[in-house]
Amino acid sequence: MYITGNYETIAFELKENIGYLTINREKKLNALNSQVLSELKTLLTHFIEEDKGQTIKGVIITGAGEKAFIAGADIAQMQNMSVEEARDFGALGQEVSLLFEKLPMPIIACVNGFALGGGCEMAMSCDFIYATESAVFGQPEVKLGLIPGFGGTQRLSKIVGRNRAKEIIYTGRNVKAEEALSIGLAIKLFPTKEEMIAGALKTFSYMLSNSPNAIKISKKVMNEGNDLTVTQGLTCELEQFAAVFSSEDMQEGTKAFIEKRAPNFTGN
Ligand code: DAK
Repeated sequence: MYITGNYETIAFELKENIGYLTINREKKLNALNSQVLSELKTLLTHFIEEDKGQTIKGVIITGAGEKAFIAGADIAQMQNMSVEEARDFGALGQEVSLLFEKLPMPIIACVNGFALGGGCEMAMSCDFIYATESAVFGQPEVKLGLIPGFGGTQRLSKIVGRNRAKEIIYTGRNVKAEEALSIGLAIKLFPTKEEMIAGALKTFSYMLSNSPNAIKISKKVMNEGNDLTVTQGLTCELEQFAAVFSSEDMQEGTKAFIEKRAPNFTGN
């Protein structure tokens, strides 16, 4: 049921084991209100707790239409929030951003048009970002008297370096696609949205021949390690490296190499 979806503000479709997740408020440039965030929470929780990567091997997230990926958190909704409501809203957005990181399958943010504020933050929670040549990133919250509230103060620094992140956040300026590429915020640019989706599918085609379990564990160790010192991260890596030896995929991958054949991974 979740595949066709009973959602109003997002859409999800599964084709050949790849999930296409679309933020679907085109008239409001896909701005994130509480309903979008709640629907995302429900869907992502399902991927983590029910699907567990068994049918959905990878996810592509885009914004509906050509103009925006996500133009930010919904300013109209935020305008009348009390401090308590703002805390709940921020907590929900942060929770959703963490769910992207916890997905057992890789997720590529395909950014078309504007990825501002909460939109840039959601994209940064994905495994990596592809963008169209006309994409525009930014954290313009200070122009509204706000600060980034869905992880931007933390994740942007980790991706582009703290001082560059400060310059982007303090000025609230637009970061065009070419610059986003040069600072590692986006990792590949495409002329059109269609070519970008095709590029993401090509990347998934390489990933899908590899062990889903090994990708899942790599993602977990890399995301968890991001919050740790290198020494703590190495401990985490060592534990998971050892645990992988009890997986079917490791047995199959190494056996296939010895037998000079392609592996047949199950993801277990
Ligand atoms: N929120 C609500 N509506 C938005 C929106 C947004 N972020 N962005 C665009 N829209 C709506 C417009 O109001 C307009 O609606 P109608 O007037 O047609 O009803 C429609 O989308 C089309 O937008 P425009 O007419 O403005 O389109 P343009 O091509 O002229 O301009 C634009 C495109 C992207 C340059 C412009 O729409 C714009 O500047 N949008 C706002 C961008 C922005 O400032 N984004 C950052 C939002 S702040 C926190 C939690 C979260 C956050 C902070 C704190 N805590 C709880 C602590 C996050 C904050 C943000 O993301």
